[in-house]
Amino acid sequence: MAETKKYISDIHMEDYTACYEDKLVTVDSFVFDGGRKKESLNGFWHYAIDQYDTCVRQKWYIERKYDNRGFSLPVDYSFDEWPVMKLPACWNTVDPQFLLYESSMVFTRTFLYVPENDEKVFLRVGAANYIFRVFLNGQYIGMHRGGSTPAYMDVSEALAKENRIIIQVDASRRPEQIPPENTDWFNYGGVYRDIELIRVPKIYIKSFRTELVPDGTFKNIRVEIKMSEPVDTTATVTIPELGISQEIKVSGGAGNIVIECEPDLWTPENPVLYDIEATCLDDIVSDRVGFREIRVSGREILLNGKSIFLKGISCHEDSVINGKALNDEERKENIRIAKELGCNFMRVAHYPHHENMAKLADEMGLLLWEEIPVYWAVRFSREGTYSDAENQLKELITRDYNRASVIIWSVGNENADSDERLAFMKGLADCAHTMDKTRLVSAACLVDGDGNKIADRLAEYLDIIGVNEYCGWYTPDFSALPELMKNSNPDKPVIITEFGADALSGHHGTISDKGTEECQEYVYERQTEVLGSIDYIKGMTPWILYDFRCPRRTSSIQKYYNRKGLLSEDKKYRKPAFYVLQRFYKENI
Ligand code: GCB
Repeated sequence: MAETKKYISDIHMEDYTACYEDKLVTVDSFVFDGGRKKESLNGFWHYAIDQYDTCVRQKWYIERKYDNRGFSLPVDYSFDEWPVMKLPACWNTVDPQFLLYESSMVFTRTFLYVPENDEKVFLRVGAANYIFRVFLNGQYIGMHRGGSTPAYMDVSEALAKENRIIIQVDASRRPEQIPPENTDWFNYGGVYRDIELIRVPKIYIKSFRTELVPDGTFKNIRVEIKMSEPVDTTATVTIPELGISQEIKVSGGAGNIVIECEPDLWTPENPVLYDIEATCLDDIVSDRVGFREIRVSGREILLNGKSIFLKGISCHEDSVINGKALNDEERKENIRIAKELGCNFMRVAHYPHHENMAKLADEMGLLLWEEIPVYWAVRFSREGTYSDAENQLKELITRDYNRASVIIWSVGNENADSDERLAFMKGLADCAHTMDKTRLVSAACLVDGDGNKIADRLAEYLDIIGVNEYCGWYTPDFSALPELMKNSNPDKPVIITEFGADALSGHHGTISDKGTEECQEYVYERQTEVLGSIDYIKGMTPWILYDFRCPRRTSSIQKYYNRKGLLSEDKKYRKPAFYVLQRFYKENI
């Protein structure tokens, strides 16, 4: 219905969100932010639960307090009297009364800005789940879709010396979203990653990528720069430790160069990183990067030309205390535990984790599988759903392009085969291949239940086939596993992206008693015994490092946690299956 002039018109508007769509920000507004000075807007924000989206219906950001004749109007908010919450945070873990809240919250604060000459300023929100809208000093700035990737918004024109910012976050699960409404993890809400201002010159470096050219020589580094404007100029790139200082010709705003050199190659055992810097016009950016080559040959996965078995474990971004808003100590702990387990690889499931995960993996030496939440029953034939998924994929690839640790982009998990699904997932696989020629593309596929074999039409478009199989758990008869292996004859490497079993820490019984440590231990023994002897299995990421919150899991053993962790949810207790996998990784493979 058209908006009327009446003050109460908002209560009659059906499609009250439509007017915000024209400022949807996507990967196109990304700014390369490595090495840039950032001003944090983290800290205490006033907040209100806004279950009926009144903020966006009534356009609170306008702060209309008087009518045209100067009479004061009633308002439904009082920004500075609202309680405060320290952001970034998942509201669910901040206060027990918000644990199961899944709708909108409004956050606001004020801040000062001291302008510098000739600059542009971007607001970067590391992640907010799922839709968020930003308002600054009475103006609507933009919105973002997708709960795990960053958004960059140009706030240059709206900034003043004293500023009021409002962020409205809507964590509602919806069937058309990525992920859709039904997942096997907790739907944390909030602005749960950093909120920052980034100052850049008027013409700035928008994209800065570097990679080892995957030509098998291990000697060629490619550097690419894209500017925010179609300028013709020269950029300089330096890697002091390699004695490199080279000019790059930039024409029409873009330039790249291949530099011959001999970098020490990055591996999980020897995670060598180099400082790299680029300058162009008035702008300067930097990063700390590793150089490695990953490729597939037949049924082999080759890291720097050598065959590798990916000794992995899956991991959610979940913490009892902080929800998805993990801190770096928690991330480091996860990597440390994985390494103790004997891992060289981690599947960071099922959505993009914080960018520091890949930065820490670069530093600490762990290969990563990164994924977008194209999970279970996605509405594959809906156009808007595809563009949302593709944008999340592009945002993830753009964000982590320079991370040596990331070797695989996964375009989804366990999506039932259909023509619509095939078209959707093929589109994503093609997109990943087009954007990135230096990594492998995969997806966690289902076993073909009819023939009990690895056969998914999507496999044709993947470099590695990921397979989730739960022999000994959802498929109770273990003999299904050797049969599955025998029935399959893939023409590319396979990673078993999931197997596992629930076990409540300290709960005991026989190997047939589901939910006991003994049952889980037995599943790990049988699984590793079979999988370790199959030549086309080139890696595995059992499900999962530690127990994680999950609303679907209501049994007396689960208590709203998925108990397939090798560790308890607080990571203090290691279940016996941990040691089975550790032995397998350290002694048998
Ligand atoms: C799966 C899903 C994963 C679940 C797991 C389970 O296949 O990919 O998200 O958590 O099974 O525990 O059932």
